[in-house]
Amino acid sequence: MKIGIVCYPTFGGSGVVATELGMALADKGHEVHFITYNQPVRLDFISHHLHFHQVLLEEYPLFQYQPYELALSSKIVEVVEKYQLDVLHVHYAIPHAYAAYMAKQMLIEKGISVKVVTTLHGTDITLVGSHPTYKTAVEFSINNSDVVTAVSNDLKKTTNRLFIIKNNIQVIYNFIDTQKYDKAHQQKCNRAAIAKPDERILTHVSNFRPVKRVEDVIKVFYEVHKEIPSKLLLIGEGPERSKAENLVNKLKISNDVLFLGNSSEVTKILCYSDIFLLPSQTESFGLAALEAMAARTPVISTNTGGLPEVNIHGKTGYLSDLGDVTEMANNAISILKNQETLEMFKQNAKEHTKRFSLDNILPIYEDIYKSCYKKQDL
Ligand code: GMT
Repeated sequence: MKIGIVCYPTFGGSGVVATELGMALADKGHEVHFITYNQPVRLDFISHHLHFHQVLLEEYPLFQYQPYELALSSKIVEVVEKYQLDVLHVHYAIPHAYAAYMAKQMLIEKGISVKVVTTLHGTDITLVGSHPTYKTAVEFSINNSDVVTAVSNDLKKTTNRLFIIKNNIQVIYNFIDTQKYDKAHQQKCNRAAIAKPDERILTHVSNFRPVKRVEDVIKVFYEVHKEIPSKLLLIGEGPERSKAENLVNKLKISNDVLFLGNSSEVTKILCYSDIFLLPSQTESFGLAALEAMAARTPVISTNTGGLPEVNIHGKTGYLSDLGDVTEMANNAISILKNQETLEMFKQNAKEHTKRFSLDNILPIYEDIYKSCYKKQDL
């Protein structure tokens, strides 16, 4: 099949899922066309079935804000027409589902029919999408998509609570290429470059937005560090970074906290992590937690949103109420202080990710595309 994928090309979870999905589809022989403003960060062009079409914006003095949706929908029309795409899969409702709807209408005028699959990822619903500024257009775009999917049961429930949705939202969990993590685990993990042999390594990966509560990450680490020799690795960039640095300095733990910035080597970094911290205000799914678990890292997280569907309390890690840094620290200590317990949690975390393997999830998306294709033929 010929599939168009519209996504954010950044390190954020929705872009990562879209890119990994596109690459996996190309590996299976589908022709995949990414349509976005930059080349997706995780995209590597090892397959000749992969194409990237950049959405370019024109500067004009009148525009305070450049009309990205207009440029995107024009580009979608161009690509669908030129490459005769069968289906468009848009990740993150804002503004992708809206742009896809507009493109679809323009294509109808040209006698071309294309189906639109929209995948809701979380903040497009919970934090941004339901805001009165966007709500009407987001609800309209969801209701006018041919298929709507959400990455967790919790996100489906939240979408139905916040919007009046006519379609049945299909839940398709995010996935992980387990083989990629197995390979990374087999390669030599250069742990000595980061920590001394008796030190534990705690890790956090995010876009450092307020929703991630990076200060809670540091507070949890501070408590753990008092009891157990340890290092904290912070991967990512974002608006809360300087606040986080200030707190690290204030708590006088800067020698043991490493800010590593954005990285495309997360798999390698996770290979020497002992605990992953994700104390988010909300997470529709928590792909970062799943990636950590695939790398045999137990997760200490909040119990918000879809996190309980990914992290199993007492098995793959622990879940706590939002802001309960003391409990999170105690849970981390209880895992870290005993090597056997740590090994058991590591094993459980790895085992649990099998149900989210790419091999299980990819056919579900393919079936959705096929069903769109059939609808089109009628
Ligand atoms: O977490 C973010 O701020 C990034 C955001 C995105 O859309 O890129 O992540 C959302 O989608 C991910 C992939 O489906 C989920 O794993 C994240 O939980 C979700 N983030 C939130 O709900 C806050």
